Amino acid sequence: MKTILENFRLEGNVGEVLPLGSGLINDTYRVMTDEGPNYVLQRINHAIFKDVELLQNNIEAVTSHIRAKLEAAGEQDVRRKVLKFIPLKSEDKTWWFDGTSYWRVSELIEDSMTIETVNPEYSYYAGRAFGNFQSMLADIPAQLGETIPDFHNMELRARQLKEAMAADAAGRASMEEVQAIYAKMQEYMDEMCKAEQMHRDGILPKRVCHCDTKVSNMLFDKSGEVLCVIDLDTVMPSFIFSDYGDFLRTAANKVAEDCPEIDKVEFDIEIFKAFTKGYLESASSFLTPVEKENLPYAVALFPFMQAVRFFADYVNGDTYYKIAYPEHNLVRTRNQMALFHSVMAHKAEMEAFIATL
Ligand code: GN1
Ligand code: MG
Repeated sequence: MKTILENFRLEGNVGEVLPLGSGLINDTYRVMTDEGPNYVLQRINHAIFKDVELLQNNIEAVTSHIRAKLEAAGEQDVRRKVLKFIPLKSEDKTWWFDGTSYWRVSELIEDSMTIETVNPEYSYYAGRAFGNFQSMLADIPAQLGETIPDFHNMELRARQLKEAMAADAAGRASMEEVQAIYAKMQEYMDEMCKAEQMHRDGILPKRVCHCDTKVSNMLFDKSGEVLCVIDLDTVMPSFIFSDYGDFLRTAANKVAEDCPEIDKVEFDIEIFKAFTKGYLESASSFLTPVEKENLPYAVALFPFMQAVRFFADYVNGDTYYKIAYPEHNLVRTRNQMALFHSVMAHKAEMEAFIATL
């Protein structure tokens, strides 16, 4: 890794390089230096992100747009409020191809932490931060590409699952439980695909979104305030439901997304209320009535979509998500379906709360 790091314009001499974070896609390392700032080195999962140039162009457009906004607003701590990617020594681009893998380096944001669970206060800050993130990007001049085309398109995810079941690459499709889960999912499929229909009808726009707003993709400072949003690979045009719904999928589940004790999975309405309040405070300047009305749908959509994705990966023989044991994706599927049902049971309560804001 030190040889790889030599290609980047780093300050100071590289010392220790240690694994960092809990991502399911890329490999991430913390790079310590003697005099310069510390860094984060990442191997980009090229099997998933096929166009690394487009990906890094998106990220640079987004981070420089946000940096300019923060500077214009007189922000003092810009270095900790937006990621900064390091160019190569040989040219200005921010990624290195070593013949096999793609690598990139950003500055490590000091005195920050990621968390896996939030209390209502953190949830409120997070809501404000994601609303802010979206509103800062509302006027980005660059046309961003889709780093994974149709990433949060539920119709596509439904099709992929259907194809996985038909191909049955891992010999799992005929298992009794797999059949039962598949049948259950079909009951909700049309309802969950309604965003795509609203988009075709011209009543639901796409905006620049983060598209992977799980709790662990945010940096908090010691007092619980959000510093910035990380893991920007999936920043692309999508429905605002993506960021709103995916945060609650992780933050408002009383247990982790892969907790095998399904009876402990429960949608936490207090986390929902705090997040929604924060989000609407910073996002209401640009949200349309259709977007706002459908926030409860978004809360249900994301556990459902995630269940479909984990489940398709299980049926395919675990080719996408990192797993720690053979049933991991099935356990994740059960967990996300349980969360989905818990969310659905709170639909009226969510609607009533949003109406008060
Ligand atoms: C992946 O990269 P990571 O681990 O933050 C995935 C998300 C899923 C999430 C589930 C590019 O996110 O879409 O919601 O796992 N990212 C990609 O934990 O597929
Ligand atoms: Mg991540």
